Amino acid sequence: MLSYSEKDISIEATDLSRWRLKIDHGRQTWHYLEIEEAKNWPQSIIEKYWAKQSGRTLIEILIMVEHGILIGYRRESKKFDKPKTALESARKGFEFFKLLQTEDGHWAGEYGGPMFLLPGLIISMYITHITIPDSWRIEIIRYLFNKANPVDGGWGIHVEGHSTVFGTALNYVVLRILGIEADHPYMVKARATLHKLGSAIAIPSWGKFWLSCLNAYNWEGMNPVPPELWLLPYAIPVHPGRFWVHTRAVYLPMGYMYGRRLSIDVNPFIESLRQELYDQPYDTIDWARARNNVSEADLYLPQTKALKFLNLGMTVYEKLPNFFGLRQISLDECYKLMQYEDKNTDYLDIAPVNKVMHILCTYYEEGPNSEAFKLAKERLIDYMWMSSEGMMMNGTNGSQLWDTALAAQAIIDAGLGNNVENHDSMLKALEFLDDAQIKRNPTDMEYCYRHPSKGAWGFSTRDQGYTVADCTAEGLKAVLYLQNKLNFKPTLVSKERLCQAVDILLTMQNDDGGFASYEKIRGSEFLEWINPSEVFGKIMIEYSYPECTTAVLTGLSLFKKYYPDYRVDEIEKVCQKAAKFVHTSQKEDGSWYGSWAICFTYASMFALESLAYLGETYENSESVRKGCEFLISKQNDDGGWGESYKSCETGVYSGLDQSQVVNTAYALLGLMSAKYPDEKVLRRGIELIMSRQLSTGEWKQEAIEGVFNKNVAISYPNYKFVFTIWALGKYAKIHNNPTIQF
Ligand code: LAN
Repeated sequence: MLSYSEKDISIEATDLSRWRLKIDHGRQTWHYLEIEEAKNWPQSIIEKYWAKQSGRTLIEILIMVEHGILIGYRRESKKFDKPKTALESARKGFEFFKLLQTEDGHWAGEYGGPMFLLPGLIISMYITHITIPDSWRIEIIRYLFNKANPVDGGWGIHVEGHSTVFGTALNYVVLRILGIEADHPYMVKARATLHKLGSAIAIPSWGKFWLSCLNAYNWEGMNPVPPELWLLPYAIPVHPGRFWVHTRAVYLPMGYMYGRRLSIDVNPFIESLRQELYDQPYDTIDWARARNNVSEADLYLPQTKALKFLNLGMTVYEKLPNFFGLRQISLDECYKLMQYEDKNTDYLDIAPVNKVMHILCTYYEEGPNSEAFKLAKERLIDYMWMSSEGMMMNGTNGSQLWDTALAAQAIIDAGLGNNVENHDSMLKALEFLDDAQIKRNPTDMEYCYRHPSKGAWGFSTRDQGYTVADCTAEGLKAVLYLQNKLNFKPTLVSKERLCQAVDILLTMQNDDGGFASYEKIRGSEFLEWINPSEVFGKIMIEYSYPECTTAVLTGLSLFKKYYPDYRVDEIEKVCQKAAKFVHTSQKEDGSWYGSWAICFTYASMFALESLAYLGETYENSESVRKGCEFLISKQNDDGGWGESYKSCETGVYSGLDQSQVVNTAYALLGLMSAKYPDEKVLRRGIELIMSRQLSTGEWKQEAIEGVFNKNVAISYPNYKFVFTIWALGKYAKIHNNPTIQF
C-alpha cells in the first residue's frame, strides 16, 4: 500500500514562485511566467511547499510575501500581539484580508471542490487537439494526486466526498491523458478501487456521456437525450426551457452530441483505456443493460418509475426512422441556442460544464479553424485556478461579485469602513461593483429562454452576464452601504441604475413569495421525477430558497429606506409576500435549510437578518425566538458552531465536533440580528473566533464551506475572513467593545 503522507513532495511541481494572477475587470487568469518576467511582477513566493503545510491558498501566500508578511520558510514577520478586543481582532483580520483585494477592487479566490469539472475540460481538449500547456499538465496532475482519497486512491464527487465511480473513472482518464502510465502505483490503486465500485460500466449518466465522447463507452449505454425535446412547444411541461438554467444549459450541448453520436476514432490509447476502465472485455459489455447501471457509491437519486418509463419511450423513439428530418432540424436549433449562449456570455457560458461541452460542439459543427472555436478556446483559462496543491477548474469563472458585495457590507457593518486606512479599499470595492453591474439584456432573450439582465448583478463578472437574484440584491445592498454609510460619501452608481436593479428584482418573485436563484420557477416540481442525473438533487427546476428570498427582502427594504419615492407600493407588497415565505419556510425546529452553503446555520443567519429588517426580534417574535433556540441548541462546548455538508445532503442537521469559524460567525450574526439577549452565549462564540486568529491576522482554512445540488461541496475561502470580521465587528458595536482577556 502506498503511503500518501509525503505525496506532495514526490510529485513533480512547477516553480510556484513564477505563477501570477492577472486581473482585468474582474477577469482572473493565472499565468506561468518566465523567471525574469516574474521578477518584475509582484506576487512572488519563496518556499514552494510552505503553502500546503500552512493550509493557505496560493494567492494568499503570494500576497503575503509581496507585503513582507511572509519571509522565507515558515517565518512570519509583521507579527502582532494577540488582539484583546473583538474590534481589534476584526481590524487585524481586515488588515490581512485587505491585502487580498485585487487592483480592480474585488476579492479573488479559489472556487474548487467539485471533482467532475477537470475531466470535461481535459477530455474536450484531448478530442479537439487543444494543446495542454505543460504548466497546466504538471499542476493538474499534482492537484489530482493531492486530492486522491488517501485510503483507496479514488476520487469522489467533491474533494471531501467518498470515492465514487464518477470521480474515480473520470479523473483516472484525466491523468492518463496527461501522460501518467497505467502501471504508476497511484493508477494501479485507483483502478483497483474503480473496479471494486463496479467499474466504469456503472458510471452515472454524465460520466457515460464523457466516456462516450472519447469512445471509451458506447452511446448505446446511455439513456437517450434526444435534441428534439427543444422543438416541443413551450406549453408542454417537459420543455427544457422550463428546466433550471444550469440543467438546460448542460442538456443542450449534451443533446447535440448525443443526437449526432459523436465520438473520436479509436486509437491505441483509447483501446488501452477500454481495457483499464472495465473488469470485463470491452466487446462483451451489454450496453443496453449498462444504461441503468449506476454504482451504489454514486447513487444519490435512484431512478423513479416515471424516469424509467420516459427512458423506455425515448429508447423506442431513437430506434424509429428519422421522420421529416427532425433530427437535423433539432440539431440546428440546439446549435443556434448554443451560439446565443456563447455570444451572450462573451464565450464564458454559464458554468464550466456547458463551457467545455460547447468546445466540443463548436469543434464538430464549425471546425477547429473557425472564429467561434478560437474565441471559445480563449475563455478556457478563465476557469482555471492555480492553488498551492495544484491546478483545478473553478465552479464558475470566479465568485468576484458575491465575495466583494459581502465583504463591503461586512467591513462597513463591522464599523471599519470609515477608518481612514480603509477608504481606498472601500472606494475600490465600489468601483468594482459599479463596473460589474450588467448593463444590457441578453440578445434575443425570449428566444433563448433568458431572463432580463439589464441592471442586475451576477455571481462573477459582468461578461458572464447571468442575473442572479441574491447577487443582485447583495450587489444593490453593498452599493447602498458604500454610497450612504461612509463619511466621505463616494457616489458612482446613479439612482437610475439602482432603480434598474430594483426593477429586475421585482420581476423575480415566485407565487409562494420566495425568490429562486436565476429566474422565476418555470416548471412543475413533478419534473424532478424525471431528473436523469442520478447524482444531483433538485436540479430540474428553480425553487424558492430562503437565502435568495431573504437577500432580496433585505435589499429591497434598504433601497426603500434611501429612495422612498420609487415604486414603493410594489416594493412593499413584494416584501410582505417575501416575509411570509421566510416564515413558512422555517422548519419545525426553528431552523431554515440552506441550499448554497452549509447549511442550517447559514440559512438561519440570512433569515434572522431579514426578519430583523422587518422589526422582528427575539423579544417580539415567536419565529425569531425559535430560530435562536435552534442555534443555541447547536452550540458546541467550546463556544463555537460546526456543521457538516452532510446537513445539505440529508436535510437533517449534522454537527461537527470541531467548531468552524465560519459556522460560528453565521450563528453569531443570526443571533445578533435577532438581538438575542444572553450576551454570554455570544461572547463564547466570539472568543472561539478570536482564539483561532493567527498572528498575521488571518484565519486558517477549515472545512469546505459551500454546497450545490444537495450533493456537491464547493469552497468559499473568503468566507473565513468576511463572516468572522463581520461577526467580530458587529459584536463590538453592539456590546460596546468589551475587553476580552485570554
Ligand atoms: C452557484 C454559486 C453561487 C450561488 C449563490 C449566489 C450563493 C446562491 O445563493 C444562488 C445560486 C448560485 C448562483 C450558484 C448556483 C449553482 C452553481 C453555479 C454555484 C453553486 C456554483 C457552481 C454551480 C454550478 C451549477 C456548477 C456546475 C455544475 C453543474 C452541475 C452544471
